[in-house]
Amino acid sequence: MNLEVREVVGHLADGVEYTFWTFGGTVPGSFIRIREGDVVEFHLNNHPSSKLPHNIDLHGVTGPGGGAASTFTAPGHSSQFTFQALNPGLFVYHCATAPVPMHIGNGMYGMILVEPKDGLPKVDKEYYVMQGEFYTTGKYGEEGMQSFDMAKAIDERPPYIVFNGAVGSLVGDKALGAKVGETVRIYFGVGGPNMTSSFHVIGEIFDKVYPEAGLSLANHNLQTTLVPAGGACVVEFKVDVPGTFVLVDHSLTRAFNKGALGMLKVTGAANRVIYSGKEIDAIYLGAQADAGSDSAKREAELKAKIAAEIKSNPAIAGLTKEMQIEKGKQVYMGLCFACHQPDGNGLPNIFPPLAKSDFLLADRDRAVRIVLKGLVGPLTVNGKKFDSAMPPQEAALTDQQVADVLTYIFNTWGNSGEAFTTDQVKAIRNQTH
Ligand code: HEC
Ligand SMILES: [Cu+2]
Repeated sequence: MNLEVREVVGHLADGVEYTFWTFGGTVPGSFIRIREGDVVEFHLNNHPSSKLPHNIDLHGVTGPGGGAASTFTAPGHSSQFTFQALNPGLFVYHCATAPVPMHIGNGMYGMILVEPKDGLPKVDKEYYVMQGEFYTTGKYGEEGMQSFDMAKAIDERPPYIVFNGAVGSLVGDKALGAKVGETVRIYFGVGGPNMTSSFHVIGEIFDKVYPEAGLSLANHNLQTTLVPAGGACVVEFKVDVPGTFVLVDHSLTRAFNKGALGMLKVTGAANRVIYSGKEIDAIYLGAQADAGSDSAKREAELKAKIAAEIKSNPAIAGLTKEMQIEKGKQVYMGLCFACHQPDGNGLPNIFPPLAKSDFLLADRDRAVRIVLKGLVGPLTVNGKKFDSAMPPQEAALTDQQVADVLTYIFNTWGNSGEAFTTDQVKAIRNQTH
């Protein structure tokens, strides 16, 4: 077995860069698959471009440090040791170089599957998913290059909790897939370094779970399975109906506010006996995420266009606004749509409309204040009375995100208005009342 350690710059989220430390160039690291009883000659190669030494602790190895002591490897060096796989199971591996939580927190984890002597039962689709947290200096969504924040790690307050190393790594055209009637097996692990996972697939029931990934004992018909940090599980289920099934950590702010959300898209014929009616999940999540990822694509196109424009023509104001609208749409589809609805029409008597709202369009500063500080008490929008509460968003959103989402709602559903600036938002954020 040859495994190469590489320190690589990649995307943690849209517009957010991070220097990942990896086993094999990806987070999680390369999936290693062997059989019980195999004797493995293991080579850990640390790429010459690395800045630090690294090693590997494989939980499937019987021996001091799971191999860590034998594999401490400086940049541009290679270490070798040999082990025999005594126990079947799905095991996490990770770097164990000090400070260990930092090496894991930068992405140094993966899994090794030791199949039982006779192998695992056959399934149609197998997938590899790992959850891990990222302790960035910036808030969730703050753009630019981010680095590891040790204080946040010690306090266990990660801005990001994600599947497979990035927000959106398993959505849109990167979603997992299966056809109606197929059996799906997910090898699910938690790299951590700290958080456990309440792993759940919305709209599915796990026919079989190998709890904590011991492959000799299966549990049946489970909804959510708890996976420890540095641990794993294997889940299996048959997909019976088409649709989008959403993978989450059921500690749900992690899924909706920190990134621990993926998708399994199942195609094929509907079975109206098993499931009939409108697909609520697809509407409240799937369609929004698709809209979000479409809009991310459009944003990339616009960025390229702007770069081209800057070269030939300084008049780029129009494009900048268009880009703010696309970014704002992503904020809206992540945060506001649940109440104000994707079409901006709100819900009668509960959530006021933003589409053609006379109240919204009358006062731009007031709109900024409402998004930042929330709104409580009676108001009238387009002749209809509302008396409810909107939660303040100032802790969740940067000035740029507030400016973008307002630019979006002021230029969608028949509304029109100028772009909002971060200066405008900053001034109102700093007001005490
Ligand atoms: C949890 C539900 C909820 C969320 C999420 C939410 N709002 Fe609201 N919003 C409300 C409610 C309820 C009101 C009316 C409050 C009242 O009755 O005093 C409101 C009022 C408003 C208003 C003024 C009324 C109007 O129709 O013009 C604006 C503007 C607004 N929200 C924008 C946003 C934006 C932008 C977001 C996302 C960043 C957002 N809201 C997220 C529930 C929500
Ligand atoms: Cu390391």
